[in-house]
Amino acid sequence: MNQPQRQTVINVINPNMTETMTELIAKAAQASASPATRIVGRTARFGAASIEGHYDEALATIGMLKEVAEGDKAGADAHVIACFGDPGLLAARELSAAPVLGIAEAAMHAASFIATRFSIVTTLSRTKVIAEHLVRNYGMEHICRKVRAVDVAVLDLDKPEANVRGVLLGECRNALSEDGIGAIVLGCAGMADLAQDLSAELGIPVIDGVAAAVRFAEALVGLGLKTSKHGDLAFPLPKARSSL
Ligand code: 5HY
Repeated sequence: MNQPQRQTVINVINPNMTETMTELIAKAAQASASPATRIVGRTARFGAASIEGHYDEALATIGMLKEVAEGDKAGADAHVIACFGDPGLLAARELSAAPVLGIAEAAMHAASFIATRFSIVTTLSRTKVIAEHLVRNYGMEHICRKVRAVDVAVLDLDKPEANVRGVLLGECRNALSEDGIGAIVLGCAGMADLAQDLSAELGIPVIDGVAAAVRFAEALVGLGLKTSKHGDLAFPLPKARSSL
């Protein structure tokens, strides 16, 4: 007789401190997850209301790591860092034995499986360099053609007057006509609810990193894979530290 499938618990962390954005992210994560997966959405309690630069990322990393620790205590099977800068990804992999995925890394790998070239469309022009650094660090320079921005602030994404769907469609169309790409990666967790609609409108795959990261996390858990504790991702060395 088939054993009842054990529920997989995925800790989806919004590293910024805006609860409404966590709700949007958690809804998108649950929509992507398989029925046997439970999504636990967590909001950073230290950091910044939104992450739009190097300073915000540095602050947010502390708040994010605290939510990784809380998720581990609650028995999470995997963690997703739901911010396109993947802030503190390797630190989180040191801290936890569970698989930890960043939405940028997950989205770029998903794009690499279905297209030979993709472009990224993110929020502010000043944060494009963060995505460009990730493209290089993840070895994606040969297939990521361009990082584009719509210059809408993260916390304006849900404001009707920002016309986010319209400006995103326009920039995605520019990418389609100029970049020679087969897919688009959305460069902000706050765009998670737009991917399917944009993909239907544009006729190409538009990838949301939240959905990709959740499915990849399920796959790793299903494979019985955990973050290696041999080498640089071993648990942090014991020493005096400020408490998370
Ligand atoms: C994010 N900032 O996904 C990033 C991405 C961005 O608060 N959540 C944020 O738009 O720079």
